[in-house]
Amino acid sequence: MLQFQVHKTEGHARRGTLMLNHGVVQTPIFMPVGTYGTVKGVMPRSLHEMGAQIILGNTFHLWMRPGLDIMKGFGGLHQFEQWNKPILTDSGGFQVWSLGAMRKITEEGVHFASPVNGDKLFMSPEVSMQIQTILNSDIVMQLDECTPYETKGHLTTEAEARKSMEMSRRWAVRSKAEFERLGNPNALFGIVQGGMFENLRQESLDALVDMDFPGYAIGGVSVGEPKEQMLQIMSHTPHRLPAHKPRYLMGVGTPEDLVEGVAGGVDMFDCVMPTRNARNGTIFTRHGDLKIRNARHKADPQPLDPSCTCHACAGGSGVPWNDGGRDGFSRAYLHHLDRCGEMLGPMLTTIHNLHYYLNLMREVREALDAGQFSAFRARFKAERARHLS
Ligand code: PRF
Ligand code: ZN
Repeated sequence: MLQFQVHKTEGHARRGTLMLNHGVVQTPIFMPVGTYGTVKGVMPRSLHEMGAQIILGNTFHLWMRPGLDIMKGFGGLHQFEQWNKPILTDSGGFQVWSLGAMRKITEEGVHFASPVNGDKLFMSPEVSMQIQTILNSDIVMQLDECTPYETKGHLTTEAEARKSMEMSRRWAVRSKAEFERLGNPNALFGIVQGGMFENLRQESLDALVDMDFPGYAIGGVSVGEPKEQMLQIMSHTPHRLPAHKPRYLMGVGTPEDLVEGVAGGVDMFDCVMPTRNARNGTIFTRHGDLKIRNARHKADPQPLDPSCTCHACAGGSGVPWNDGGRDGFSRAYLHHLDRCGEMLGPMLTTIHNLHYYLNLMREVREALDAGQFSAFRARFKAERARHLS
């Protein structure tokens, strides 16, 4: 079950509310990625406190480990990972596809060797729906094939992209039929493919819209294409999807990409960037990005971003165990934790980066509520380009 209301629009950008079986999501929204049933290094309590409304899980990874018997025993992913708010699961197509030489894609589905123990496995639209039904995620994704930017060393041709898109379209039909046969009580999204070709994207979109999914995703973006190509897709595809249904841009992107996606009419985003970059020591701030590993932070007493209210930047002020102490953790301390390989380092930088992404989307929603999104967008770009330190 899913209901979606659009409250306000500005150009193609929309401010909406998405009602799912495990709760309500205010859009536009960023969804933290929890591939193995955990947003790496962050407790559900912290996710909730930083304003996460919905998180991702991964069909493929959870199928490999812990496997379906364990998941059935817990009645699904919510109970297992102790997050009783909405969850979206990706179908596994993109992840199986990423195995490269380890897999063979046919019309029927994907044959591959388990990266865990080498067992021969088979993923099909039907299998993906069966797994996602056991996971009981609020939003289920169809099995698709993510069309690559390059095929065998050359840019993917229109004929290759068409073949791939048409298979994803047939897999959409099979995904929907199996989802309905299983009586899954959640919401299934179709995924628009078509590579870098506007006409193919339009054909894919038209076919999926005819199938009447409760929501739609845009896949096959952020696959190595130049930034202009992604912006091009953002300018023509999202707003052509049904206005009264949620739109999800898969696996994107930088803070700038999110704001441009919203401007193009996207409601939902996910990306490993804030969490993965945090673990590599790349920090997002409203004044551009910084690398905590850089020696210039060695003795810096400032927090990551003095204007940030996250637990890393402001968590140390006015608390009983640090009464009268400084406000938040310094760059010097985070630099030190990184140098020593201490696990608190990536935990704090992950909290900061996720807080930054979630807060950015909160600001986007507030700007849309106030009819000020276009001014916000211009100010945001200017601020990010103005590096302070
Ligand atoms: N399909 C699926 N998941 C995805 C993608 C896709 O095309 C992408 C592309 N950026 C990320 N995750 N199913
Ligand atoms: Zn912070």
